Amino acid sequence: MRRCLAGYAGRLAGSGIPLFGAAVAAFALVAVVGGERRLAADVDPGTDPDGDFLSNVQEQILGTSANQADTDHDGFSDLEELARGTSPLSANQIPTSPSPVHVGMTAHAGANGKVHVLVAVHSTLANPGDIQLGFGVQMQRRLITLSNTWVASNSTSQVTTGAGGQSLLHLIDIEVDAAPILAAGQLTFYATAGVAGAGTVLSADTVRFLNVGGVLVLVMAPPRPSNGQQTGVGSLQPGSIYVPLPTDGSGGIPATWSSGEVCFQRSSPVAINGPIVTQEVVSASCVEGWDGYCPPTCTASVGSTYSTIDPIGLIGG
Ligand SMILES: [Ca+2]
Ligand SMILES: [Ca+2]
Repeated sequence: MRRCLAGYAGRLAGSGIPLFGAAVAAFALVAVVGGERRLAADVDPGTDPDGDFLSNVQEQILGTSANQADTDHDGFSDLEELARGTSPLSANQIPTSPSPVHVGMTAHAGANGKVHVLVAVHSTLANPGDIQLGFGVQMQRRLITLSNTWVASNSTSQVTTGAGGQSLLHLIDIEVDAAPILAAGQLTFYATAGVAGAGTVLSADTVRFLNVGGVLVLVMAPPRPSNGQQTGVGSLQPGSIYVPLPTDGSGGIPATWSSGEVCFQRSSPVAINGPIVTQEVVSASCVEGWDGYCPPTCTASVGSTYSTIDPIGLIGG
């Protein structure tokens, strides 16, 4: 099942940035199942009992079942729904787009100070080599392209078939160091997908990390039903969910953190420069009952600005 990225068409001319070189110290991985805090010895991030290519740690972040490849029983696996942009937690949402390629992203913490950025690709193209993928990061207001060569040398790739067996699902697992992301303060990874030779991006997605009070967090937005994390969100939507990721001991996950403890932040765009959107935080708070861990900069972030990528901008819309 595993294969490298060498077959992907459309090598980009971007730089292999040196950001993600050195390893950092080992750390105690913390994962959470149903609110119960477990240590690394209990949960192997590589374990995938339902065979959907999403590790148990990743499924916890997504809120999907670690033991059912199709959590919401709608005929589309959790991975396919990630790739095609529908909720793997709602049978009322099923993929319908006729686009020949779709890309979706997520992330989870790994071992030894690593973060895994996952890029899920769904394609109906008969030849996988016809898929054109692009990768990059955004820091501050800079977009830095990651070459396919760099991605291939820092990732593993798995391929399976999508619903109906007529389409392909790719999962590209890019491993990067958490330390430079923490040092950068915020960083967004993006991926784009299109048809080789067409020169048009048909699908794009981003995954965003923040350093919140020394804790690396994955920003998940917009909220969607999960394993209790978003229940009762109500008027707070749209917002961002901060999912703390365990990193190294220099700023690791708080001992009191448990699943569902989140900070919601609402922002408004104040400037747009191509796909880069500058946002101003207009409100931020921990939700009552979920505030056992509130990032110290959560409420203090009101009025601050940050820049991130609008996936629609990457497509050219
Ligand atoms: Ca799984
Ligand atoms: Ca499903």
